[in-house]
Amino acid sequence: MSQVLGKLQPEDEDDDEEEDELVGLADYGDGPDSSDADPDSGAEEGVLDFSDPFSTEVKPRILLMGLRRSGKSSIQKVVFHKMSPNETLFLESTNKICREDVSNSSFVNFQIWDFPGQIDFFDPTFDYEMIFRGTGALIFVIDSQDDYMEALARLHLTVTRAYKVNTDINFEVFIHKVDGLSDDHKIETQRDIHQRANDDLADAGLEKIHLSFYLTSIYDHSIFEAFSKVVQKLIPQLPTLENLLNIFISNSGIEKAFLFDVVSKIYIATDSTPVDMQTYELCCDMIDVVIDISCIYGLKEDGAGTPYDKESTAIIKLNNTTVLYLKEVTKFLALVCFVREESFERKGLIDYNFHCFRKAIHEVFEVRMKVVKSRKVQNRLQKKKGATPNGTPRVLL
Ligand SMILES: Nc1nc2c(ncn2[C@@H]2O[C@H](COP(=O)(O)OP(=O)(O)OP(=O)(O)O)[C@@H](O)[C@H]2O)c(=O)[nH]1
Ligand SMILES: [Mg+2]
Repeated sequence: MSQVLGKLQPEDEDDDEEEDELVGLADYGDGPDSSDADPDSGAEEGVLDFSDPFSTEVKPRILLMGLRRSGKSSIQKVVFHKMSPNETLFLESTNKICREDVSNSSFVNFQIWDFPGQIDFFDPTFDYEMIFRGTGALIFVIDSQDDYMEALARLHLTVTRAYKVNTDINFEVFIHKVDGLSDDHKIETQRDIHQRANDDLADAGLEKIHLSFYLTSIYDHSIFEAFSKVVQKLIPQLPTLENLLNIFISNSGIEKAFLFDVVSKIYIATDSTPVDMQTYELCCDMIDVVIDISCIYGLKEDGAGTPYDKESTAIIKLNNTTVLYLKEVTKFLALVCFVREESFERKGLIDYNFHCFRKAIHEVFEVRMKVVKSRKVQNRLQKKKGATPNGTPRVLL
């Protein structure tokens, strides 16, 4: 199945080391982004590049940090490489920073940096200032099945260092491997870690640093859900997307709608009704079914064609009077809706509203592309004049 899915993301399919750029400890002082500067990133249709247009060469980074064996590489492999959770048992310990671009093959466009467990902030070759400066989110992974006192001390050190360099970083704490804990134990562990981490910050006079906590495991969908939330925070268009989804569902009698990045199964937006895990899991399963069937039976003999295109759509009727409805929105995005059977009788209305919704989403991107392009021109002009842009304002559409 992963082989089949791999066709959707040729870059990632073999997990080969050529794709994951290894950055040696001594290497990353000289600006790793310069090597893969992509001045046109974000210009591709349907690809939302949520980097700051004043520094277009830098894709926003999501850092994966935490103690050894906490599960960082497993998370990256499961979410972005379709590795099955059991296979992560054979992953070797990471000994260099592994940098990977999540773009082209996917709607979301950023870099993930997987760190080795033991990073020494006092090592002069570790240019943490440069690393944290371009970081959008720092995910700190804590193994909940282990004694987490050392991890908490490391979390505190990491967060305070990073905050000094860049106050805009989102700090995300994954309380990981919760598959081994009972429900009560999960809640107790989360409460304890939350309390201790915030107390440490308060003691250091840094109450203003906000940490978000998630209970995660690679053995269920919690890791995808947590990653979705991390990525959503980096998408400046999120309120617009949410608004559009709200309007769409309320006018179509739909219970719940998700906008999915098809490749990673990260949902980049949903309407404002609460998300429940089962609903999310069903949507993920539906995407798998559609893509797998399409890969197996939809491609030409020589493998030509794409498993996901403008025509992609699917309807699955569940035995609890609910209908799952999937439709293509952009090259990388799918809308997955939960509709009651009686509401689905007005499919014509839903389809008409969907048509308007799709158009609106495309307009959001067009505006974004225009802004990015004009800023790039502006940026180039500024560079020519020898001036450098000051500040790093976020673009809100
Ligand atoms: N039970 C359980 N085990 C997990 C989970 N995630 C990862 N693991 C296991 O944890 C072990 C370590 O995983 P890695 O991903 O190599 O950990 P790492 O943080 O990258 O480790 P370093 O590269 O040494 O820093 C592996 O045996 C994984 O199978 C999880 O959600 N639940
Ligand atoms: Mg690792």
